[in-house]
Amino acid sequence: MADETRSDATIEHLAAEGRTIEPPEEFARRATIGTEDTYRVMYRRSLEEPERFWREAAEQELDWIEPFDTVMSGGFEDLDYRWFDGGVLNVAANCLDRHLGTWRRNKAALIWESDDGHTKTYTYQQLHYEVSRFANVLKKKGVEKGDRVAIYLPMIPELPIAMLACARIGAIHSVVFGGFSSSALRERIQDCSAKMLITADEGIRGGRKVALKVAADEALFECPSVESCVVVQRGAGDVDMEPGRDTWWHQEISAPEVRKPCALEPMAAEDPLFILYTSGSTGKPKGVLHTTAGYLLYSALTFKTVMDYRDEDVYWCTADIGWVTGHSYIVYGPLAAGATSLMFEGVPTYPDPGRFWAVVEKYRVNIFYTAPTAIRALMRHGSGWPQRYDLSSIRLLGTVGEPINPEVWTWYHETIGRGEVPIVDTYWQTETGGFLITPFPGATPLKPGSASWPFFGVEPEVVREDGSRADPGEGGYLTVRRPWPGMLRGTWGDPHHKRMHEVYFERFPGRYFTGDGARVDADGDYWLLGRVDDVINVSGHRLGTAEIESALVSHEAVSEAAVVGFPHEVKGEGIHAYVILRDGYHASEDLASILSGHVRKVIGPIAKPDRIQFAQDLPKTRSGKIMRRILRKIAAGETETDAFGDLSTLAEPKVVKDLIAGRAAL
Ligand code: 7RM
Repeated sequence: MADETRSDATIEHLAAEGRTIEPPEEFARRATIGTEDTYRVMYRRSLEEPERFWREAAEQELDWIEPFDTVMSGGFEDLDYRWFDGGVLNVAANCLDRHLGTWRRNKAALIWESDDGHTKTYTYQQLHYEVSRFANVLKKKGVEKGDRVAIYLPMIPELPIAMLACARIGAIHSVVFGGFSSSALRERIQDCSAKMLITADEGIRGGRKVALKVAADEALFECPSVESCVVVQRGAGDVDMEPGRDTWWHQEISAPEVRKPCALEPMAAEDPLFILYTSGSTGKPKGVLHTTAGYLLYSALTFKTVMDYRDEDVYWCTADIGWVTGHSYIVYGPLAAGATSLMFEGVPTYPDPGRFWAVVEKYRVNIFYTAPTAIRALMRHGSGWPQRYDLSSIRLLGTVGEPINPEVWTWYHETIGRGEVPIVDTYWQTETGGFLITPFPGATPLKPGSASWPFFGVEPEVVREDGSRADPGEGGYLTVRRPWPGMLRGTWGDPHHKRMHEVYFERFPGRYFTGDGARVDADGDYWLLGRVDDVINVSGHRLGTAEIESALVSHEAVSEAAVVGFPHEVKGEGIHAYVILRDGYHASEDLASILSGHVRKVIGPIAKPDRIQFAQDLPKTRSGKIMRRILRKIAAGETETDAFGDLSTLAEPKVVKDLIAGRAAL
């Protein structure tokens, strides 16, 4: 495979491969997918008779206004794959209204735990009321079916309420993570020409205020498409309000005329539901587009079967709704399944590193789903913190966002899972809508560090550079050979799928390429090996190195920049930036922190480089391509040029020695 830096992970994986942990008997007995055989039969059927499999699933899992005529059509040849054509439905109705005719009407749909430990609970009935009210506000503001609505909110209940309100009237939401800067927000609003912005005066995380409205104002200065801005008051409300544009959420929803029920917009199966921007290896973030029926079915079915949800469970996914994990597994999947979904405003270490476990104890959480980076951060504070709390309610654990190394998996299993609770290591992407490769907790013998098995209907194949299938045990590129209902339908602003084709389908014709490396072992279990493109994964957040480089180069002192990831104990990957200064600027610690601050301002705090290494030159091929492979090695601390692979194409061999010396001096 292209990148030799992953070999350490592979060695660790090989050691873990021999160890399997069987599903606990009691768990398997009650699970939907309770034996390996059940999985295999269902999986085989999902590939051999996909029409029948997905027809049954769609009829069973979703409420339709009009039934669909065709299950699936099109494919990877023309990229015009479609699911459930002819069908008419509404996502908000599936997440809310349909539960009102059942006992779940008074079940908690959403439990909110605030940063400082306050709580709010919404039953399905109450959530329905709030969504309906806000949907009326959207209409009153002139938002219509197909219009884009940008949402820039912290983790407060108004966030899922706004999303579902959009879904109710057929508007397309584009949630922008509250940790992004004003210019990142501006770029996203401009790309989809959003008609409206929903934001808050401020956010509060870990006791610290985040000035969202100030950032929004800065962004809106250059967003002529935005006609109105609704502002939730989370803090003291002490912000500028632009007359004619800005209004307060609480005032909008208290108008008498919005209290009447809001009619549902009947949506075609392939009508867009939302856009979510994600980083790729080149250029600006892409607006990944998901549509109505396929996405909802896939998020609901994966949630039910993999999270093994039972009606009495309290389920907690710690992600931020600004990322796809929050969309699919805090909001849409769980609510479609009638679950109780907990949402948390804060951070794992505030007021202390016991916070997660205090919340688990407080609500008797049964299913807990988080990211390896959070586990690693908490692991560092020792087992003492979890041991202070009663975690006996937990019956299932999950992880997502990046490969979890076997050692961290084992700590999670033993310390949080009492050495007996199954862990689902769910591999997926913004583009996939839901789990692609995952264990089924009642059926899969677990191997620490392996994401195990393909979900139903997913036909993965690990291939070599030339597209041929890799042998068992051989690392390669992870591709998928046919469409599944939850996958992206395109990217915003690319109606003829030109960019989509380039990004996902060109390298391996006829296949969707994930951008990840993987290996399948002799048992057929999948092991993810990390990105093989210029995307880095910082604390489970995807960042394109090109984006960070453009941010650096946009500073007057910088002439050229190259950014790579390096192994980081807590974040998974850290950001190492090589910077070449313009004439007249001199390397200094001050300048390094100014440049870091600049990246933070342009993209957001998550993109702030961990290290800035000033350099005279970068290793380039004779044709001028930066040899990132070498930069990654140097950032990782490698000093022996023998380990750098082929250096014969290097235009200026001396550069490497200088960079190694520069790295050592950091
Ligand atoms: C859900 C999400 C996607 C990228 C993906 C991988 C990495 C995610 C796992 C994982 C190994 C996992 N969406 N990734 N989950 N790698 N094991 N269980 O994270 O679009 O933001 O990122 O994240 O590299 O391509 S995402």
